[in-house]
Amino acid sequence: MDKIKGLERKNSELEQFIAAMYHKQTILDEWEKSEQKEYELLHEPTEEYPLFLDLLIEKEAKPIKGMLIKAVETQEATPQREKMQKNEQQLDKNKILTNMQFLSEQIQDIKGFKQIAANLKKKGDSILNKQYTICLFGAFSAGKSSFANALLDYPLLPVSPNPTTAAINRIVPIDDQHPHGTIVVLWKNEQQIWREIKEHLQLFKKEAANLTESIPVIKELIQKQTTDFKASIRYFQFFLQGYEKNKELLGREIQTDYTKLEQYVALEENSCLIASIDVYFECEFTKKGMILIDTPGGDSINTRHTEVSFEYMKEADSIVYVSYYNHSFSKADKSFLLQLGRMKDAMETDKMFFVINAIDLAQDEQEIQAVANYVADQLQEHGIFQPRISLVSSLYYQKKEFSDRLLQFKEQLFAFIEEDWMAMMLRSAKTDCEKTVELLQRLVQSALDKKAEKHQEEQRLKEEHHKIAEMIKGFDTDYLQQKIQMEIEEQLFYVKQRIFFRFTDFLVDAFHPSVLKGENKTNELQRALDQFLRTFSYEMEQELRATTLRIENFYEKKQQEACEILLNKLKQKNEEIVLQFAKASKSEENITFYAPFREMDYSLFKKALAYFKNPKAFFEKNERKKLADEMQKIMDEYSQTYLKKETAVLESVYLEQWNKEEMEKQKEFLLQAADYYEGKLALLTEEEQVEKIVCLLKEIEEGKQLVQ
Ligand SMILES: Nc1nc2c(ncn2[C@@H]2O[C@H](COP(=O)(O)OP(=O)(O)OP(=O)(O)O)[C@@H](O)[C@H]2O)c(=O)[nH]1
Ligand SMILES: [Mg+2]
Repeated sequence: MDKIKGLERKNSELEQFIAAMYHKQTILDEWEKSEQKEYELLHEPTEEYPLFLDLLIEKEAKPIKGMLIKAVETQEATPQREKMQKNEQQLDKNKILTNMQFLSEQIQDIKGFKQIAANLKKKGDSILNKQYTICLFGAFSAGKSSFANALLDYPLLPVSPNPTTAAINRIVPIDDQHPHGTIVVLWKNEQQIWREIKEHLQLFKKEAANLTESIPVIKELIQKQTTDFKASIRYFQFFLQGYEKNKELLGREIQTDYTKLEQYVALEENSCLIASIDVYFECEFTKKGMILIDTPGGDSINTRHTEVSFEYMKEADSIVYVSYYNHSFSKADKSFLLQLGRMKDAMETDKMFFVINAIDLAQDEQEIQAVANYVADQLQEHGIFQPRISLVSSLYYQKKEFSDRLLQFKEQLFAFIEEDWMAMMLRSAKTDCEKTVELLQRLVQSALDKKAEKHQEEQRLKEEHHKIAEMIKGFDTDYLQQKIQMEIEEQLFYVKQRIFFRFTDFLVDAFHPSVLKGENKTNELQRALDQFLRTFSYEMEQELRATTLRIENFYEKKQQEACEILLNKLKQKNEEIVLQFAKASKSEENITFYAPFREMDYSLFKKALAYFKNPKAFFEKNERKKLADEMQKIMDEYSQTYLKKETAVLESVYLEQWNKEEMEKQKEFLLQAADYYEGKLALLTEEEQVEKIVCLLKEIEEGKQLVQ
């Protein structure tokens, strides 16, 4: 009898506690409105909350009151508002992470919470270990490496008036295996080098079966001393010098120290064979978990290079575009901006920063402003509105007149990275914690409610679990897949539209009076046609790359939609159920594009090229227009076929990924549902489960107090 009485008392205590928990939030809000009201509420219980207050005064009032006083103090202390906000955020981060860790550790042993605990832990870890990437882009010799050195406040990267950086340099935070000053050099493998060589050879209309067989072809080209494609000849010369010397190292990773950095970065016979260099360097940047990436100057010949740049543009948390004061917005700059403009809408945030470097070359402040306005206009023309533009001198950044500008840039960048990204992640982490606590509260409440009809409830839960599992298994997403398919088709249709919209520009640039002089008709026409086909291929590839970003976004949205539809369906069966899904894992492989137009057969253009008889008739008598019309017909047909093939490739990639993720998600959801019902049943049958949760809920309150 005593035991039963004891249990009943315990039960009634638990019920009171739960009721109190429910009302606490309302009271918290009330308290925040006025300290006076808080005082009254605590000392003169109103009719509205008698039970709550009794209980609260006994057990809860102290910690909550303490918490509220703290909150009020923080709100009132306004004088150094900005500084405070930053500190608050820091505090918030620690608080949220501690809460998250506490919660995930506590619930992992509670039946039904295994998956949720794992998710919380994963999210917490990703916030804690987040590394931000800041990627520097810019034309050759714009001063990217100099700017990186200025940011690091240390002359780490080699700098020179000649093209210098040939590999990607990443300045990364140190770790256990890599103390300060370590560098890790990743050499390109034979296949990567062969791909590059092949592209350069193509410019000279040369072919070879493989890398070894290309060497005599290259030697012959160098000997010919042709004046065409000087950059490629230079590349070949360095390749020959470096290849023999470094053959053994290709495809490997070597570790050394940063005093050797120059010989890998700036010595072109080495650097042309190196894919990337990681420099482990402890400084203000890396201590904040930031990775600074210095890229080689723009180069549109090398497909691999444009692909790598695209991946960095896409993935970096922030992109800094450096242009040189004296020639801001050269052709290379414009090509980058064009690609950026294509990607802009599909990027989640405006993560671009523009830097005009070498303002020490300006005559006066007025001139600096004129350049800044010019750059802003150029950006606007490419669809980039309200850009963040900084004017700096990387060479003289320590001088008084320039040091503030660099500081301002740094502050702006840090604020963007730390506040925007972190704030978003913290908000989402906080919501996850709150939802988990809510679920714990609801579970306890419903367990107490249903205690009387325990057996029926057990049966009902088992049946409901079965139905929910069937719903998850039977969930059909065919129509969403069809939508993705349609989106891919539509996007690739637009690619063609956009390319052909600029068709005349490509043609006019290539079939230009400076090329077609009428001195050697066949040669000149061939050069013009080559140039046209190269541009056409390159622009098509760039368009397609940008398009994958749009398709990826669409895909993500549909994934989200699929989850929401399923969850809503399940909610019709059970309001309470919460299934979490991690963001879809990205497919491992990057989709690559290689447009085949560079290799089109010349005989196809015989009729078109025949319109060129002499420069006068061609440029003055509208014969160029006839050539253009004829070329357009051919290119239209070939583009159609090429894009059809690419559409099929993209469809198969994305649909395959969809199916894979569908299966993973289904498995995950079934596990979570099983977990949930196991927990629900345990709450019915195992008294200590209820107690465990109630204790935890109390501790959470106290935990909050501790963290505050
Ligand atoms: N006057 C002046 N010259 C600068 C400034 N920044 C860089 N330079 C010079 O510009 C040249 C190129 O600088 P780098 O930093 O090597 O340029 P980069 O963009 O890294 O070049 P690549 O790696 O070859 O693409 C060097 O001779 C620098 O000394 C600057 O702020 N003022
Ligand atoms: Mg450089």
